[in-house]
Amino acid sequence: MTSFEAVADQLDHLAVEVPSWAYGNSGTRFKVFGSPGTPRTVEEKIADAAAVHRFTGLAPTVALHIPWDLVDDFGKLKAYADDQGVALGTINSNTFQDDDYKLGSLTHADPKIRQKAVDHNLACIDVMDQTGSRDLKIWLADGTNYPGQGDIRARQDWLAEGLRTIYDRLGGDQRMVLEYKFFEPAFYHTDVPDWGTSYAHVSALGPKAFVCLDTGHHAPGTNIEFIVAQLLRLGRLGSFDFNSRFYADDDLIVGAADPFQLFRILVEVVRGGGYGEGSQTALMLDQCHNIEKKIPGQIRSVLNVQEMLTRALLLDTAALDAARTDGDVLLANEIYMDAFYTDVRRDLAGWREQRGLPADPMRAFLASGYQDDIEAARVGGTQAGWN
Ligand code: PSV
Ligand code: MN
Ligand code: MN
Repeated sequence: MTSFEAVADQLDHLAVEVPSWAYGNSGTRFKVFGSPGTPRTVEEKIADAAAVHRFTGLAPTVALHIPWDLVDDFGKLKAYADDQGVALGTINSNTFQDDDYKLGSLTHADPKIRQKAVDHNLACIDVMDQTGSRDLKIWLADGTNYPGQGDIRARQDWLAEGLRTIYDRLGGDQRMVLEYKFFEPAFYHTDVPDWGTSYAHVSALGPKAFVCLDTGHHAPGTNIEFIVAQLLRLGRLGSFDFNSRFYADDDLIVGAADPFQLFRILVEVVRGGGYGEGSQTALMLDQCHNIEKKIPGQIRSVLNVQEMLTRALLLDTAALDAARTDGDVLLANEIYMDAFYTDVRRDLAGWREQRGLPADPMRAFLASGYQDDIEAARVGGTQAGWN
């Protein structure tokens, strides 16, 4: 098997974008539990994200959700983030909370509502101009609950028109990523339910449009690593929203429910050029910490990605190729599983120390007093919204 030393330098490329909303209070449709120390402002969310980066070295950018994270001066927010040691990342356009969007946004039958949704996305690109963000991420809650409710064909045409207007406004270095989700909040049909629909739209738009794959947005049993392989092959895997799930869009800590699935996904990411210099694929988290503390939850998440990425890099691809060529089914599987079962935690602790990071970021954070300080200082945190 490949040695840890042989892959150590490749680990320097790992950057996991964290979502601002992971630091706010969240919950289910039944209850949002408030937690002490929850950020009251966007700046406090960024400060918490910066703490995750300080202790792990893995999370240099923070994604924002507009209007959840609306501020008067995004230039000032960018400067604040710089001071904290992080950068502002993906801008998520939210067209799912206004009453106007009850029956859809970019796919609404009323052209005025469609225009409103387009305008919101254009405003998000204005924000990107100020924050220096590269990616506009579009996820639509659009869909219908009852057969006959909407013209599912016309809605695709309206969607294509709206996306075209938004795409044409992107600056030279900016990109659009279109996220799919098979159900929820709509239960009969969803307008961007799967990677194929997202791919059809982004490939019609042009080279700056990509698919965003949220790991929680598939039917149970879906082979997500196959989708990863296919989208990388097509050059359209723009980003991941990482999280894990047992049942639906659970938004639990990535790698918590099924570490093996995360490994399989990352093997295909590495195999398909989705990791490392020149890669077009952004690795992001899209999670909520409903019952656990939020900063430790984010630390656990980025460490899980680092551990599974390391195991994926350890895969002996030369031996695997040979076994495949020989048609040796069991040997190929054994080589694959050897990489998965390798415990890399001790090696990663040494790797961190060599780079001036704490060997155990979780324990170092808990001992730092940061959590106590924010719990004492902040009262009345804001709700992040639901996923
Ligand atoms: C929708 O379920 C989603 O995954 C999208 O990425 C949203 O931006 C995010 O959750 C927050 O609601
Ligand atoms: Mn998502
Ligand atoms: Mn989701």
